[in-house]
Amino acid sequence: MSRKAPESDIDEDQLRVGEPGRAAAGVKGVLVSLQRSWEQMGTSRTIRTLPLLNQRSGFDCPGCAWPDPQEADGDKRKMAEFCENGAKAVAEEATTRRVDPEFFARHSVAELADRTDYWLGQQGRLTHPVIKREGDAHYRPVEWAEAFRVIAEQLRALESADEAAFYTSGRTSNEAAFLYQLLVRSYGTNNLPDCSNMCHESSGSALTETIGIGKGSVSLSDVEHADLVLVVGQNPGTNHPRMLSSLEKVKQRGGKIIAVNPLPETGLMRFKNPQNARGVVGNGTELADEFAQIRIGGDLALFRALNALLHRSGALDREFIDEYCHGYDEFTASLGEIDWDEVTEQTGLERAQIERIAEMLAGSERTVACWAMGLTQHKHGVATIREVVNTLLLRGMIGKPGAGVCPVRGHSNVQGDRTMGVWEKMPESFLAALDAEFGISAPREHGLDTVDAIRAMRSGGVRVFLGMGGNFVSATPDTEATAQALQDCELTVQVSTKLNRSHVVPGRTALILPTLGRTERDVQDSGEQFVTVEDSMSVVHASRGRLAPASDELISEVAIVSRLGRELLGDEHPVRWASFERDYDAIREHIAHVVPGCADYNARVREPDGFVLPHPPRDSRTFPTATGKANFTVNSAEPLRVPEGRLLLQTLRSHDQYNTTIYGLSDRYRGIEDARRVVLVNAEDISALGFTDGDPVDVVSEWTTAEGDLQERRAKRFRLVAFPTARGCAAAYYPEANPLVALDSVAEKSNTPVSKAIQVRFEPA
Ligand SMILES: Nc1nc2c(c(=O)[nH]1)N[C@H]1C(S)=C(S)[C@@H](COP(=O)(O)OP(=O)(O)OC[C@H]3O[C@@H](n4cnc5c(=O)[nH]c(N)nc54)[C@H](O)[C@@H]3O)O[C@H]1N2
Ligand SMILES: Nc1nc2c(c(=O)[nH]1)N[C@H]1C(S)=C(S)[C@@H](COP(=O)(O)OP(=O)(O)OC[C@H]3O[C@@H](n4cnc5c(=O)[nH]c(N)nc54)[C@H](O)[C@@H]3O)O[C@H]1N2
Ligand code: SF4
Ligand SMILES: [Mo]
Repeated sequence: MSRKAPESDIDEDQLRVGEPGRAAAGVKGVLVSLQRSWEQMGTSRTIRTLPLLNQRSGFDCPGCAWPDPQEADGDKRKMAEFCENGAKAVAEEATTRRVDPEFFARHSVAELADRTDYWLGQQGRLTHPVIKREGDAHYRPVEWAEAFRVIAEQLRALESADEAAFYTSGRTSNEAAFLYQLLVRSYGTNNLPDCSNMCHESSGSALTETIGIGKGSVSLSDVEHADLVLVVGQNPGTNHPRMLSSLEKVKQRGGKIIAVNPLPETGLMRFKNPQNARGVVGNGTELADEFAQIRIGGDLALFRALNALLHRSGALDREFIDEYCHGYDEFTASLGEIDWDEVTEQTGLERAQIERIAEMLAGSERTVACWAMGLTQHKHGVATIREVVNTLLLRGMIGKPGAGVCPVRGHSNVQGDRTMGVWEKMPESFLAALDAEFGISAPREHGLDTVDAIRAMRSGGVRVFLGMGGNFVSATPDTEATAQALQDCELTVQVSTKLNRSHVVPGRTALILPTLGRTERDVQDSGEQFVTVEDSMSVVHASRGRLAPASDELISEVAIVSRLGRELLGDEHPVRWASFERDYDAIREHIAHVVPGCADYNARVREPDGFVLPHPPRDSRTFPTATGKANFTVNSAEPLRVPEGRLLLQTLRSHDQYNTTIYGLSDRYRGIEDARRVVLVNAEDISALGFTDGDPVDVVSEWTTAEGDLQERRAKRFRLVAFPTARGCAAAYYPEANPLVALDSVAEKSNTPVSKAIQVRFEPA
């Protein structure tokens, strides 16, 4: 295999395109995960580490938020309760490579800025806190105490606490997240943007309005006992691999699967389960019964048509609708006649297939709808998800076994961070409970989300940025503008485990604070600590790191927040900042008092499988909405049309990355090897546009501002790859394609960047 020199930014010359994979996982997946683990951490550490992944006595997988099997459901955990990509996530964190003070002495910030994301990430774990003061060319080591002093001084110097923004990524534990939002609110702002703003914000927004709570309503057992599962805008084979085991169970029980996606993703088509004989030697299990190859952004039109067909057929759960729902008459009146020309144009699907899917819905007794970024990261993402909810409401598919809504979360604790209060607009009830518990007065004015924080940094309204994990500059849209915004800050602070691009776009003063990862032992004065996390299905449980920390200098996220709190707010502050680090039970005691559903937290997280948070629609068909019922909604949107010669580009994940962390340069299931600057386009579109498969091109995005001006953004030198995506659509990898997303291109209501529908044209490179 021709591995490219990691320094080079242009990798498309190495590109090799093979056949896309026929089945996901299989023995190949096991081999890849072992190989990656050996590369990063050697044999003995691999043998010690992987068996602890997702076990009751071990650590929670730092990969995605897919839940673990529950003893209560009669499910035993397997010896190897993880997937290829979970193993890769662990290998990235448990690597034996190190970024130490000598590394920073060798490499200036300017030099590091020229490296690829892949190279940066591959350098290893950060070992010491480092600072870059104004005028310095290099980061250099700094004492922890001095680091906190610098941050506190800058924060105190601001005219208003609203001039600082405090970002969170979704790996932060519940304990650290709870303390962090407490610190930010004690300091005086609600500026708590998080990765969720770019992820499932549209789901939260749509679900809160329609069913009264922004979380999924199903358990793992519900998914596995459904007779029909919709997988819409999601690529589970790569991003939630163990979901394939659940989909396999659905098939084995005679259930059906419908996949809606512009790409024929390998993981949706066929699965070889390495844990049973058929997956090892046979052809595996066929998954999707219907593959609806939808045009990008066509989902709202599809679900409107499905709902009209369901309504017309009379296959409705009238009792459920009458007793639990609001707005049915208005909704059904809005459905009207189906304009099939319009529907087939917008969806790219055939009428017969849409009718078949409607019949499957009508015949199902237990339907689960799963979705991810293919629905949320669209201008009409919220409306589309509301329309999916309409489908389930028509059929009475919420609050009964084997049925419900399943937004499949990304980061392993992104849902927990929200539960703990990381949100720029937490409700009054939460803030009042916080005030009462700690004797503070949390600010009430809503804070800035991710896109608004970038806007505020650009206009000078925000001058200090702190990131609790994540890689802000590479994860957010409009990379060049965001980089400039960060560099204009007085101070940027990144709490991180690994080197990333956000470290090389420093503010005037910049700090990198290294921290313990999920896999590592966290020993405090009272002894060894554990933390807690919440998965995509509201199960809260403990996670215990077992490996020796990457360096003796590392302190936990909890310690970082507590020590900063003490430095910034002092020992006289009503919150006893010094009291948390010793024993995390003290934090959990407060969580029990403040966070709804967390009473008796310390005891319940010590149960082997943890506990499940309350979810009124799931538990008792209670809908805590404004109407007190589940709301039907009327949704419409102008179709996504692009001018002649343009395509709709989505940005997505390869099989060998975790968001902005690039594990490797290949995308096995899609047959792409050794290149990431590629754009996948339907062969017929390539020739219609006058190009040939393999041509090097610049990708130019076109965005019309509110004032009607046409803006262009350019990502240079990508290679065209003929790929069986829907006509009129294209796909490129995130984060390489992020410079193409206009900061102002956001979803209605949720303000989520539109990462999945960018109008582009190609120019010969
Ligand atoms: N290994 C690995 N696991 C991960 C991550 C990772 O980077 N690597 N990231 C984690 C995170 S934070 C998240 S949020 C999740 C993301 O999980 P996914 O949402 O599965 O991730 P994406 O790669 O963004 O894929 C989006 C899917 O939506 C499809 N799609 C795009 N546009 C449309 C559309 O208009 N309609 C429909 N119906 N489909 C569309 C794409 O073809 C693709 O299959 O994964 C999590 N798990
Ligand atoms: N174009 C485009 N943009 C997107 C998306 C897309 O599909 N397309 N997806 C969006 C989505 S869904 C998401 S969730 C965001 C992700 O945005 P982020 O969450 O900001 O990005 P990550 O790449 O997950 O963050 C990786 C960094 O987190 C740090 N890290 C890892 N583990 C830990 C830990 O335990 N503690 C601490 N403190 N730091 C840690 C490491 O230093 C690593 O470099 O990106 C969004 N951006
Ligand atoms: S499915 Fe997600 S949580 Fe489970 S092992 Fe794989 S990456 Fe980890
Ligand atoms: Mo995400």
